Amino acid sequence: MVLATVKAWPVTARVFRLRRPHLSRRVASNLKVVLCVLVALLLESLLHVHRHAIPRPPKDLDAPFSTQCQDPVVAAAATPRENATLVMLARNNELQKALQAVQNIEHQFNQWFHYPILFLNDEEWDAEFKRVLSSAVSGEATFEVIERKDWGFPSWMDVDAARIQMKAQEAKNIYNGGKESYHHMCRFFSGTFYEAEALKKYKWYWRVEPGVEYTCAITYDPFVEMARRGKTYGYVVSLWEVDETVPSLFRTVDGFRRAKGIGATPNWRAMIQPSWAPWPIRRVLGWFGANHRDYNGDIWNLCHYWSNFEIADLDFFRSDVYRDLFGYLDHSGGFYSERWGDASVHALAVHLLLGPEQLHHFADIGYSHEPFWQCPGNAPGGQLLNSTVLGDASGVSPESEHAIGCRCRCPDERRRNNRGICLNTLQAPAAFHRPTFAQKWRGEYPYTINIPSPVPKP
Ligand SMILES: Nc1nc2c(ncn2[C@@H]2O[C@H](COP(=O)(O)OP(=O)(O)OP(=O)(O)O)[C@@H](O)[C@H]2O)c(=O)[nH]1
Ligand SMILES: [Mg+2]
Repeated sequence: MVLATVKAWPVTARVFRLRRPHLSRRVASNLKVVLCVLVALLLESLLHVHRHAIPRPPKDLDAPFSTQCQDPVVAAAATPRENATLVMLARNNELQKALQAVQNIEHQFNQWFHYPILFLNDEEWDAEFKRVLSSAVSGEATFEVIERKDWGFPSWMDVDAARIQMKAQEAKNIYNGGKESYHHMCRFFSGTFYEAEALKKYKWYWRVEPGVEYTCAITYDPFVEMARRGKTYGYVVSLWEVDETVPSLFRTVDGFRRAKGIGATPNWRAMIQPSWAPWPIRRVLGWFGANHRDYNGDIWNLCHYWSNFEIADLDFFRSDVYRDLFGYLDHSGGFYSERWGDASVHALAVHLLLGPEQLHHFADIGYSHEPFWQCPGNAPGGQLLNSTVLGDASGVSPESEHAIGCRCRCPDERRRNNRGICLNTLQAPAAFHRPTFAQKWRGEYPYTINIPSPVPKP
């Protein structure tokens, strides 16, 4: 036995001597290939992320329309009114909240500018609602009932299947997912509100919701400024969408973008969080339509504008391309199979179809819709304290550094009570001044791109 082992040993050694260098060369060359592939994938990922960088414009493309109080009577007399209206969708049982919002906007703005207000409802208006609200407005008040074709399921939809899908959303506790009327409302604001007969004669609209509050005086005409500065869409608050309400919305909008051959402009890219996943994984994620991913496998950052405040050019919504986009989204069924909100639809649409210079952040407007608010604080030396038009300034917030508001009553010294990440992300294509890495790290985001100084943390 021992002899056999001794005899066998030189043979094994020979085999080893022969095989080892051969094996390790193969492993080494395989390793090299793997390493090369990994480096190539890493470089591709880096390049991919780099391609999504948002170029810095040579100057800020958006600025507050006003940075202190103006005499609103002088401002109103300086220019004719735009062809514009305030619009409030409401239910009869929201009388008190509607009244509060209308009285508030009259007090802060419309008492000097007298824009009409159009009240929309999916049901007949109560006489009491009409009587009370008519007496609260300084412009013309119109009460309209939305046509059946503009409120409800699209004609081609399998309503029973849609109802089952909404029940499933309710079971998953998706916010308003089980509320049929809420789905109708989101579909209406996403795509059919501009079809309302009573809106057809207007170019501009300002959306007002029952229960909202304007916390500063607005002493100039925002419609006039929008028109004068070539703006199309104005907003105040920007934040993250509730992700389970919109799993396939981004992919569907991206599908439309591709079908129409619309490029990935900086404004569109501001919606995207580029994926670091290596190319093959990215492709798979894109092909199989993972939640919030586009066809490239990149992710929507879920940022959008809160559409309960909106001042916009209705011609944008009436354009062929927007109508096509809405039709495309509608036919995909997501207003019912998921709970797509009009805020996200509008935000994705304006970032897809408009340039950064056409969007406007109303940084000078104080606005509150529970639970979030924005308040610009009172501009130092800019409160027109002796103005008889603006009246007594007692009870307003103290003036503060870098503040740009007029006679604001802010809940505290902050400029907003939501994080500024989405605001800054979506503003990036228009922003020459941007937060530094250190500022972002500390959670400090400039309140408005045209006032680059740091502001208190939200
Ligand atoms: N006429 C009518 N108006 C509705 C209906 N559902 C919602 N609205 C209106 O649509 C707007 C948005 O509805 P809200 O319930 O405030 O929805 P939201 O702002 O997304 O959510 P909240 O955080 O609950 O305020 C408001 O102006 C409501 O009055 C409805 O079934 N009929
Ligand atoms: Mg609301």
